[in-house]
Amino acid sequence: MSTKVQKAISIALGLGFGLGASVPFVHAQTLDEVMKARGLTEKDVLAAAKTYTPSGGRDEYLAFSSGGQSGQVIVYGIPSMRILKYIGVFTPEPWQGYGFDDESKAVLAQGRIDGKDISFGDTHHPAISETEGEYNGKYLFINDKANPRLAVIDLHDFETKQIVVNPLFRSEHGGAFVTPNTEYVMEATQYAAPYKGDFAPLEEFNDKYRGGLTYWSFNSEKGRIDPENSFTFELPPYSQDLSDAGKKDSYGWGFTNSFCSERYVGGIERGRPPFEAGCSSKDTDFLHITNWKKAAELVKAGKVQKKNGMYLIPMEQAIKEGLLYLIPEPKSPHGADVTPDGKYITVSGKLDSHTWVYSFDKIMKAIEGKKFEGKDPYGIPIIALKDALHTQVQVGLGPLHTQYDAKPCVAYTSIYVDSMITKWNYCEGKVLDQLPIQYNVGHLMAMEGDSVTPDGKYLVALNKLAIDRFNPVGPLHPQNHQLIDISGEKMQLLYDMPLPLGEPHYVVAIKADKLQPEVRYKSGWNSRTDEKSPFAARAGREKTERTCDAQGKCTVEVLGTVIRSHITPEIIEAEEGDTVRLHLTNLERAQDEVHGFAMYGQNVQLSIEPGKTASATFIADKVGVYPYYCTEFCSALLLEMQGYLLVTNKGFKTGEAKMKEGTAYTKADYQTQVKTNQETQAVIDQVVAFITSHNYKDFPTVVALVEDATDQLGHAEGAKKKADEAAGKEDWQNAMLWANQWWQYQVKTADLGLRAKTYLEQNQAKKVK
Ligand code: K7E
Repeated sequence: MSTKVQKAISIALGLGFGLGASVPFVHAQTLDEVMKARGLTEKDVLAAAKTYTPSGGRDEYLAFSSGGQSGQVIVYGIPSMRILKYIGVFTPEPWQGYGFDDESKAVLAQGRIDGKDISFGDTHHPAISETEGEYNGKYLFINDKANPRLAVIDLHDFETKQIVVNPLFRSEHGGAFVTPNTEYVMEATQYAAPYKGDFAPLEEFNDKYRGGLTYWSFNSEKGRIDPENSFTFELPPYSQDLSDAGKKDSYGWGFTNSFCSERYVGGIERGRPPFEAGCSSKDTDFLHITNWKKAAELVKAGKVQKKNGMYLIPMEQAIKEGLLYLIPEPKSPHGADVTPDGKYITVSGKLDSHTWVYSFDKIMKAIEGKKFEGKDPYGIPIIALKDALHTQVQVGLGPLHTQYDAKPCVAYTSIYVDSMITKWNYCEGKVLDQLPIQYNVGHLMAMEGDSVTPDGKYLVALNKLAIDRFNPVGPLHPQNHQLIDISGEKMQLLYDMPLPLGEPHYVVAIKADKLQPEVRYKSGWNSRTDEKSPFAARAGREKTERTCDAQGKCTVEVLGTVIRSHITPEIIEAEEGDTVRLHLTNLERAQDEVHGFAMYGQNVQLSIEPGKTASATFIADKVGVYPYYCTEFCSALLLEMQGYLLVTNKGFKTGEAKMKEGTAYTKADYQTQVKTNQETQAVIDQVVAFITSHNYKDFPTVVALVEDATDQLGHAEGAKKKADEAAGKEDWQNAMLWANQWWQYQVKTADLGLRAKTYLEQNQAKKVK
C-alpha cells in the first residue's frame, strides 16, 4: 500500500498516523502510589470503583434531568454521571439545530403565548411514560413553570415533538406527573390568577382568582397530547404545588398539595406585609384530592363545559359529583409522593420538621362515610387530619421531597434546611439513617423511583447550592448532583457532579435497556412530525427551482443532499429580495454520520442526522456572496464540504464568463492519480473480501455500513467514467479532477468498509464458506 493511500485511509478513520509505536506518557503507578499522590482514602477508591466506567462501557441507568431556566433537558448516565445529551425543549439549541431549522421552529411556535415567541422555559419536573405503573421508556414529559406549558419528547430519537400551552393558567408547577397508563399528564397551577382572558383586581382575589389542575389527555399511539380531550379542575386560589397520581390501590385519584391557603396577597408598595409573612401564618395548608377517573367519565358523557377550548370542571360541579376533597397538611408543604403500592401519600412541610404519611384507605373510608370536619370557603369538604393520617415522622428541618426504595416501607426524604438525606420507615414511622450532603437539597431521586417497582440501588440528591465544592467559575455556580449508594443499610456518598445548565429541579432515571433509540431516520424524514418530509431529495435527484408569483415575489427552493464530503448544490443563485428555502437530506446510513449546515449572516445552523431532512427559510435581502459549509467534522475532507450562495442584483447573469482555473494539471498528474486509485481499489477489494467471507448480514450496523459503502463505490464508478472520457479527449484538466473525485469516493468507501471490518472483528463475526 502506498504511503499516500495509507495516510488518507487513516485520516478518514480518524487515526493518528504512526500510532503503532506509542510510548506511555504517564509512568505506571501502583494503586497505593496513586492513592498517596492524590490523597485518596480507601473509601474514596471504593466510591470511585462504584462509579468509574471504563472506556466504551455503558451505564445501567439513564437519567433525564430538568434544565431549569435553560428550558432544556439534560441526559446523563448512572452510575458514571457522564452527561450524554442536552435536549432542546423550550429554548433554541443550535447543536441540534433546534429553533434554527423550519421543522423545529414549528414545534417552538406551538409554545407561543398570545402570538409571542417565548424562547425560554423554567423546566421543573420530567416524567417518563408508564404502562401499569412501570416506566415504558417511550416518552418524556416536562413542564414549564414560568409559562404554563408542557412538552412531549419522544425517546425513540430524544427529540421534542410537541408543546402545549395551558389555555387557562398563568403559571404552573405541579407537572409533569403521569397516571399509571399515561392516560393523563397532570399539571397544576402555582400562582393563582383569573383564568386567561379575564382580568380582576387583587382586591377580588378570593372570588375571581383561581388555581387549577389540568389532566392533559395523552394519546400513546400518536405520542401526542390531545388538548381536545383534556380537562381541568377549577380549584381555590391556594397556590397549588406538586402533584402525584395515585397508583395500584389509589389508581384513579390524584393528589396535589398547596401553600398559602391563607389566600394572602402581599404588596409592600401598598404598605402591606410581604407575601412570605401572610402565606405562612396558618399551621396547615391543604392536600387536594381529585378523582380523575370519574371526572373523565363525566367529560365523556358530555356533562362538562369548555372554557377557552378546555373542559373545565367548576368547583361546584366537582363537589356535587364527589370529585374533590381537601385534607389539612403541614405548614407550607412541598412535595406529595405516593408510595409504590399506592397505599400512602407522603407530604412534608418546608417549615415543619415532619413528614406526614396519609393513608389512602382511611381517606376512602372518610369519603365513603361522608365523615368531614367541615368545608372550606368554596364548599369543598375537608377530611379531618386524624381521619386520614397514618403516621408522622420527625425527619429533620425543612423536609421537601420523598422517594421510595425497592425494600418495603423504606423512604428517603430530602431535608433542605439541614442539608441532609433522611432514610426512614413509613410503615413503622421511624428514622433509619441520615447522611449530610453538600448543600441544600431540593429533590432527590431513586432509580425508577416514581414507578410501582422502584429499583433502589442509587439515589441522586439535587442540591441547590454547590458553594465551595468545585473550582470557582465566577459568581454564578453550577449546581451539585450527588450520587449516593443506597444498596446497604447505611447510605454512602459516591460522586459529585456539577450541573452547569440552570437549576435542575427534578430528574427521573430509567433502566438503560428499556430505551431502544434509533441510530438513523428513514430516508428523507421530518423528525419533528415523524413523517416523510415532502422536501426529501435522493442522490442524483437534487434540484433548485426559482419561481415567481403574480406580484413578482420570487422563491428559490432547493431540494438538496449532504453526504461525505459534499453538499449538493454547491452553488445556489438568488436575486436580491428572493425568499430562499433550503431543504437538505442526509444520505448517509452510517451510525453517527451527522452533517451540519451553517451559512454566513442568515442565522442558519442545521443538524442533519442520517436520513433526516432539515429546512431553513430566509430572505436574501442583501446582495453578496454567502459561504456555507458543514459544521460537523464528518470526514477528512470536511473543510471542503462547502458552497456559495450568490445573491445578485436583479437581472444579473452569472456563470457566463469562463472560470479561470487556480491550478493547471498535466497528463503526468492524471497518471499518478490513476495509479493511486488502482492501489486504493486493491485495499477496498481486500476489505470487501473480508466482509463477504463473514456472516456480516447478521449485523444490522454492518449491513448499513455496507449499503453506504456500495453507494459511495457506485459514485466512484461514475466519476471514473467521466475521468476516462476526459482523458480520451486529452482534456487533462478535467481528467485529473474527475480522477481525484473518483479517489474521494474510494476513500469514503474504504473508510466505511474498514469500520465494518473492525465491527465484525470486535463482535466475533463467524467465517462463512
Ligand atoms: Cu424545585 Cu419540584 Cu419545582 Cu422542589 S421543585 S425543590
